[in-house]
Amino acid sequence: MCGIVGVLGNHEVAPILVESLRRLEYRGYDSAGIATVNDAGQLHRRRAVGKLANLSDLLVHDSLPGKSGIGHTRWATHGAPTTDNAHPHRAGPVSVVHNGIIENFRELREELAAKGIKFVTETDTETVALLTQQHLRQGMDPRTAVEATLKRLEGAFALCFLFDGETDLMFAARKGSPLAIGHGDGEMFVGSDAIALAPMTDRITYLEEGDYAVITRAGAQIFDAAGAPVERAVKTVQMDAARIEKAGYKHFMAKEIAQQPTVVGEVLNDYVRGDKIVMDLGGIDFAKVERLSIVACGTAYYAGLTAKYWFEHYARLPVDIDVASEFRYREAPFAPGTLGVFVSQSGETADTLAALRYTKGKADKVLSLINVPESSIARESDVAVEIHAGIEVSVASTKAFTCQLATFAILALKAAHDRGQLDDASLAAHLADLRALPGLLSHALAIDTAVQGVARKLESARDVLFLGRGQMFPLALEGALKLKEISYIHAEGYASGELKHGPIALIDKDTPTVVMAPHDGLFDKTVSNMQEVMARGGRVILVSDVKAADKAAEGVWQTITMPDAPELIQPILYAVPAQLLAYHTAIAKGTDVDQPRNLAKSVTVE
Ligand code: HGA
Repeated sequence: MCGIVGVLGNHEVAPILVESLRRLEYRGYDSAGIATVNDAGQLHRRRAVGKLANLSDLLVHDSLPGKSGIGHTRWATHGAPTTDNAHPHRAGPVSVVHNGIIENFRELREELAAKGIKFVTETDTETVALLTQQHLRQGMDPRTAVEATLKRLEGAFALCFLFDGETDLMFAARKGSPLAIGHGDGEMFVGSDAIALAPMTDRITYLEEGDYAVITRAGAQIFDAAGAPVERAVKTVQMDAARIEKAGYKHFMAKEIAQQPTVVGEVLNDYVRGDKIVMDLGGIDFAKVERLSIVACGTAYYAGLTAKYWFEHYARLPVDIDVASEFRYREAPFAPGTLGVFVSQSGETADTLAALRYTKGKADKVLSLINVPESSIARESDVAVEIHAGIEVSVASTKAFTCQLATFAILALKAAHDRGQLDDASLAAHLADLRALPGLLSHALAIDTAVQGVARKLESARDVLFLGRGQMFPLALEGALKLKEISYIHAEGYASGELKHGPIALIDKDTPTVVMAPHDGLFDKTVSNMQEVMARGGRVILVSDVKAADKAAEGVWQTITMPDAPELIQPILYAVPAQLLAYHTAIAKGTDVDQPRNLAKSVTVE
């Protein structure tokens, strides 16, 4: 999603803005731009379509002096990714960058058009600049003009304003989309997240919902939605700048896949002590919970779907699961005793946050699994459980998925124990299985070379099917999602048993089928489905363990052999082949692995 930076500095700001935008590249974008106010107080901007390198090249030939500036990486929602539509937008003395959607922009456009005002972009954002310009024309000072503009805006947004003639003034506003203010020594910063500001400062104030801030080099004055001055804490964030480097890997995705044994180990370190689970659930008692309602989007949804199998199997706790974009408008009723569970890596996913807000007050309690403790979802939940994945930069989620799964597995075992479904000895046995996970993940990563060979064969496919049964079904969905996200090959995941109910019509020699099937209680059933594919000339890539691979090898096109593992942790382990298959196929196809086309990280718009 769009990235915002703002700097009131003591040095030339253009290179700092571009460098900060580079740190937000991971969010995905299609154009970029910066605006500065130079020492003579003049506002100017430069914008370019495509990668940041295009903007940097432009700045080499057409530099932009000034020590105050704002910058933006745009992920288009309203209007094509063109230079005209790129931010910062400008109307006379006002320049603005925006993340989110101004939902009433049509109404505002009509109102402005009726006054004879002309538009030069197709974006919703331009209305913000034009409205503020109107307010200035009416004689308001910049602060009053921005306040008057904010009152008119509906929707979700983070905004940062800069003004011609003002070398020491910036405004930041937040409603729906996150925004952080950074404190330096005689310098001030604004960023979509603390990562953008990491080289400049680790002292961060997160704006709260509805807040806006008047910023000068001397500091920030923050006001709440009603315009009353408020104090917001300055936090020192642990933001080791080195952690968002590739550390010798070709892509962030490769680095993040390789980090999984370590980060999953951190989940276990935090939540498991010996034979006990130590997790502060703020008074949530699973013995009294009657139903879970899990809500998430994308990969996090598949983590939730896997957890459904665990909660129902181990804890005998019924689970409803929904994608957030559907749930938020469905007006679902809640049975008494329901615990709402929300999963989001960034903790800012717009649909998940809206679903959470719908649930509050209707479900008994709201629990979230998040990777960013300061995020909106974390703050608005009764209990936020951290998944400890560390910063995830690659747009295609990998380590956050396995950490969500590991955290869910621990939660499900806790629920099972609290509900009397697992005695101490069985809990201890399952925890021992979980403790084996970091080692097994390291072992699983050794399939890398074998997967490269398979990926070279997959590269030319137009469609790929993924099949899985039971707790491996969500993994089939995740495998298909990963492949489409980064290799752009059309892929669909199905429950193996659904094959005959439709997708089998797609089977031919050009449509490979990836079967995720460890040797579990359902293995023989899956082997039958595999035979059905092969009987129709379909080519099967079997991802299975040592025990099963020999048994099912006949007629299989390619086999990826995984280490044998206890049943509970198999879905976590099988995330690795799903990820590596997508990664190496994308490499073979030469796509942009870390920033796949059209996709964004931290999906802060609906
Ligand atoms: N609506 C604006 C900003 C889009 C955005 O926030 N994307 O993440 C536009 O289309 O330019």
